[in-house]
Amino acid sequence: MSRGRGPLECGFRIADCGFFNPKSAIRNPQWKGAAVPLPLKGSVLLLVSWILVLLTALAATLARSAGVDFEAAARQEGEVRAGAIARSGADRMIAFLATAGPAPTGQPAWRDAADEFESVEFGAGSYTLYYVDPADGARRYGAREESSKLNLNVASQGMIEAVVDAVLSRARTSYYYDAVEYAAAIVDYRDSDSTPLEDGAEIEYYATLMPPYEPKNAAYESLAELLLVRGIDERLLWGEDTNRNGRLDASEDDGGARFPEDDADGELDPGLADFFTVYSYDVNESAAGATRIDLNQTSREALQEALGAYLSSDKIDAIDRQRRRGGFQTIGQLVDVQGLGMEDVQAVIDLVTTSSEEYLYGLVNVSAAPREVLDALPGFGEGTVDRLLEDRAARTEGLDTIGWTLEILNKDEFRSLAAFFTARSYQFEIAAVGELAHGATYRRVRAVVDLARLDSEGPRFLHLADETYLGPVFSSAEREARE
Ligand SMILES: [Ca+2]
Ligand SMILES: [Ca+2]
Ligand SMILES: [Ca+2]
Ligand SMILES: [Ca+2]
Repeated sequence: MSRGRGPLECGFRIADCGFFNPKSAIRNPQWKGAAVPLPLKGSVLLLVSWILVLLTALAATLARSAGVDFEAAARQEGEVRAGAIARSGADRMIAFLATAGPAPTGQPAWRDAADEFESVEFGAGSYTLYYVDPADGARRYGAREESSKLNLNVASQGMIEAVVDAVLSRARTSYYYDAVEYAAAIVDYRDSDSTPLEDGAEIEYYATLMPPYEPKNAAYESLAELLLVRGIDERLLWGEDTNRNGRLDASEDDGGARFPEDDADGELDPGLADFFTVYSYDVNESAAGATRIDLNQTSREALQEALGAYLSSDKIDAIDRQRRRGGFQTIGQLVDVQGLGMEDVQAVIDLVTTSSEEYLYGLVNVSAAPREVLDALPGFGEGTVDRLLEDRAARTEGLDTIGWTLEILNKDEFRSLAAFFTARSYQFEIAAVGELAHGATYRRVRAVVDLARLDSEGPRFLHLADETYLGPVFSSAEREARE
């Protein structure tokens, strides 16, 4: 068999088929004439190389995909941890609130305590509990009382209108409807009838929408339902804090340059959600947890037993006479009982009631409510709310009953307003963020928890939502400042 020099002379040896590389043969003389000559070895190597290349490519692809899977799994695990930290922060606040009780005598620690609730180290990260204080638009670290807001299901049309007006006047944005029209539509949406109030909206309006829908004609169960009411959009509902992180972010203060549209005035303009609630209710018992005495459904003996430690027999007689003469429309009428001084009314105001109900819905916590909510209540004289807020801020005790307001309000004001007042908070809004180190991985939750039935049912969640989709709570500048 001749050494092939071309394809046509190709024998069974691949070396004969023109793949022969004489240079290799010369460099490896010992392989000359071997059964499997060098050129074949070269070809096998080439093949192996290709296989190696392919395998390497395959391995790299697999590794990359495994890496992505690993990263995704790690990220998911991180988010689960961050979520657990956020929920733990909320639980920590619930325990704090349950211990503090519904009516602290001084300024409650749950409302603003950065050292307790900001960036609290927990497990693999930290949690922060926050809300925006409508008084100054600043972020506070703690939880907010639902009773500091106006209950949408209980408030009158006039009270709702006052709050909407306060929000609209600060927004400096033109809305199609005014406060009168919004308030009428809000009430029409909840009232059971289908007859529109003046400037209101019932089925005739909602039927013209695309797609059409019916007004609820029943109580609101969440604030988000307000978005279904004529003309109310997210801006009006949530205010300028679009990402609900409790502060005015750069994008929320640059006009239309970035979402959202804002008025670029350097102030965090609140929304309806800052002042309205659907969750507030009070337990009709004294701060000490005793059943209150119903001024209209009682006897001289029972009055003596309940109030004898605080009032003289003459004064209890006077209350009893008023009871038999026509009774009490509200506890505020105690100021009209002959012989009862301010300090007497202060001493017993928390021990009495004119309602046989176990729970009282929608009372406003006069020890906690912001100006906009107090202004919405009927009966304050000129300047009284200012004095009330000023006095309240300076108080270190006595805030656990509504009695302290007697030092600011005159008799007429107290008589009109006492029926709207409480000094308690049983339901709280808790916004929590759990973060792993550096804050790149985080989860946010918002809850409304009800502690009114703590003894029998424990804490109850009236609302619980994941708000992670709204983005981080802390800006990168804030994160750097904390490190
Ligand atoms: Ca209606
Ligand atoms: Ca914000
Ligand atoms: Ca903007
Ligand atoms: Ca603004």
